Amino acid sequence: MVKLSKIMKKGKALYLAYDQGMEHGPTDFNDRNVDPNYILEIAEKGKFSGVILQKGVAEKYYNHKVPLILKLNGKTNLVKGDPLSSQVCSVKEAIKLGAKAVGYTIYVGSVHEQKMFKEFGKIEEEAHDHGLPLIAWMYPRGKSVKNPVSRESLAYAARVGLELGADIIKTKYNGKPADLRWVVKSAGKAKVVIAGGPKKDVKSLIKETYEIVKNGACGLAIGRNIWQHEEPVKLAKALKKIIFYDAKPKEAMRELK
Ligand code: FBP
Repeated sequence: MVKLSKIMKKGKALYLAYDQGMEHGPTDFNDRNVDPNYILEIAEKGKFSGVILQKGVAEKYYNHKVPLILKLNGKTNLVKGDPLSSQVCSVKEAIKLGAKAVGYTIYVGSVHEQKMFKEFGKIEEEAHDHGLPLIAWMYPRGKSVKNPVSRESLAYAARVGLELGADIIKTKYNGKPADLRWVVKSAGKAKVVIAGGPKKDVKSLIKETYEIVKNGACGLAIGRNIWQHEEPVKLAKALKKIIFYDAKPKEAMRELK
C-alpha cells in the first residue's frame, strides 16, 4: 500500500522544488540560493511537506530534516526540439538516500513519450512494491503540442498520469479555475499539485494559490517563487495558511508584514 501520509497532511501539501540547477542551469540562482544548504534551511524552517532534489544534491547535502522527494529523471534545456528526460537514478538508490517519495517528468506529446512511459512503468512497479509514492510531472510539450497550457493539453497529460499509475500529478495552472477543475477531475484519484513557474509578484502568487486550492488541487510544488524571494520562510507561511488552513488571500498576506 502506498502511503501518502509522509508527504501530505490532511490531503494537502507544499513541496519545495530544487531541481532547477539541472532543468534550467544556474541562471535561476544567485549567490545565496545557489547553495543547497540555504534551500534545506528554508525547507526546514518553512516546514515544507517535502523537498525535491536530484540525487547528487541529495547525496552531498540532504540532512533528513524534511521528507525527501527524489527526482529520478532529468534533462538540461540546452537540447532543443522534442524533449526526452531519461532516468538518472534508481528507486533503490532513492530509498538508500532516505526518499519518502520519488518523482519523474513525462513530456506528454513529445516524440519520445514512449521511452518515458516505459521507464515510468518500471519505476512505478518498483516504487509501489516498496510502498513509495510516485509523483509525476505531467508536462505537455513537443512540436505537436500547440498549446501546452490549454484545458485539453493539461487534462490529457493529467489523465495519462492517472493511467500510468502516478499517485500525485504535478501540472501547471493556466489561470482558469474551470480548466483546473477539469484537470483535477481528469486526474481521478491521483492528487494534483501545481508548479510555481518564474517568479511573480507575491499578490498574484497568493491569489493563484487560493484559486488553486479552491478548485481541487492539493497544493503546490514550487521552487523559484520561494527561494528567489527575500523572505522565503514568511512567504511559505502565507501559502501554508491558504493550503492547510483555508485562509483567504488577505489573511495570508498578513504573514508577510
Ligand atoms: P518552479 O516552481 O521553480 O517553476 O519549479 C517547478 C518545476 O516543475 C521544477 O521542479 C522544474 O525544475 C521546473 O519547474 C521545470 O520547469 P520548466 O517548465 O521550465 O521545464
